[in-house]
Amino acid sequence: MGPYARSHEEVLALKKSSMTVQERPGAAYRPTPPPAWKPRTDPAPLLPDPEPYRVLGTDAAAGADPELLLRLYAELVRGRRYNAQATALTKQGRLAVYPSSTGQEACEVAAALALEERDWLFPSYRDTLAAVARGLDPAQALTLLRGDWHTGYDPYEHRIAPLSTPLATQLPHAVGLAHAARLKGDDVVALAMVGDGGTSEGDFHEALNFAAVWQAPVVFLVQNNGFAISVPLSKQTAAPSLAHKAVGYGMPGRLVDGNDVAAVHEVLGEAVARARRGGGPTLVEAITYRIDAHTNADDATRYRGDSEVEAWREHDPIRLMETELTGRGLLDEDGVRSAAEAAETMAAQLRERMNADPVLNPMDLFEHVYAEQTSQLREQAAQLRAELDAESGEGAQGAEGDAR
Ligand SMILES: Cc1ncc(C[n+]2csc(CCOP(=O)(O)OP(=O)(O)O)c2C)c(N)n1
Ligand SMILES: [Mg+2]
Repeated sequence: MGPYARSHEEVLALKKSSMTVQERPGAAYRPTPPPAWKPRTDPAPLLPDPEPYRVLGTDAAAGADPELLLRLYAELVRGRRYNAQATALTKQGRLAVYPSSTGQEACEVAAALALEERDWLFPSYRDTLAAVARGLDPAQALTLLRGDWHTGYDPYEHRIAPLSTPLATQLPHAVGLAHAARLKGDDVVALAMVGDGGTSEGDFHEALNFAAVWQAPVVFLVQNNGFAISVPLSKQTAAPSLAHKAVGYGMPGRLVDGNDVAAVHEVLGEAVARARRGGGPTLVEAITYRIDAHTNADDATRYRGDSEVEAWREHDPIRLMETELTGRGLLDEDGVRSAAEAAETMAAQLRERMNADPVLNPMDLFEHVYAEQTSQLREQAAQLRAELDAESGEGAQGAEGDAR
């Protein structure tokens, strides 16, 4: 036997000593109890109420400030007219596309008015109206939708991030801004808007998780308008509600009637105040409905029936407000007329401004993306250049060009 060899007895003895407690003959198995487990935070206060919160037509309306209600009403009427005008502009070829928020004006207006001037709004492509209600020039707000590469306004001046077309990407941006503001000691809250479809994006998850872990002063407003283009909510999620998703991240979820402007304003106002005093983020789900098609490029009759749309028209945000205000003697025919006239003046000015042809160079699309263009972008730019040259050549050659 060499120096490293062990006798059979030695090997058995070694094996016995390295046996686990279960294997050792005769030893009782006593598992060590794990440390006591309990939820890290009590989930109960985070859960949304099962009924969406309402103010208009309930006892809660008595406590609402009449001046605020009238202001919200005027903005709703102006917003509805803005949606109609912008949609008409798409038909006249003045706008490439317009995602209308008709039926959702209460969310748009309430989001804008729940913020202070120093706060930031992070809108999606459907939220032009929120930007306008926050004070952005109505024509400037449509710049991007005319096909310009630029968003049309200075985000820093208005504290409104560019209207985001990629779904949910505005959410981590909002969290980043809010977290940075907190680190700098700025008293700033960010309110980010997203659709029901956007809640299935990875960016939604990352934003909410980061916001809750870092207690960032941010408010997430999900406008659940029933659809993501043609995809109904039932195919979007199996969650009890979108507001319930908040609990998994460790923030409160609130459900609100998204067509009740006073309710949305109150709920968002509370969430903003909470974020400002260091209480962290809130997820608000506003139940509403997209009355128009997804955009002017969509035919909604292919995936939903008229009766559904008609049922939602009965629960119209402007009608709810008018019923409340007239019932309390705060609004009469003159008041209704003057709100409509103010909206008409805004629409006339918008039409006039949009009648001027914008001076756009499609090649600008490739500027300002990277400091140094990638090879793919250079290729695409060359392709577009060739197409534009061919088009202008065709124009000059007329019928001869077409004949070939
Ligand atoms: C990252 C990304 N994926 C897909 C799209 C295409 N898209 C544009 S709008 C839309 C539906 C979004 O629905 P929702 O979030 O409910 O917003 P809504 O249009 O109803 O306001 C989709 C899938 C996109 N813009 N961005
Ligand atoms: Mg939607």
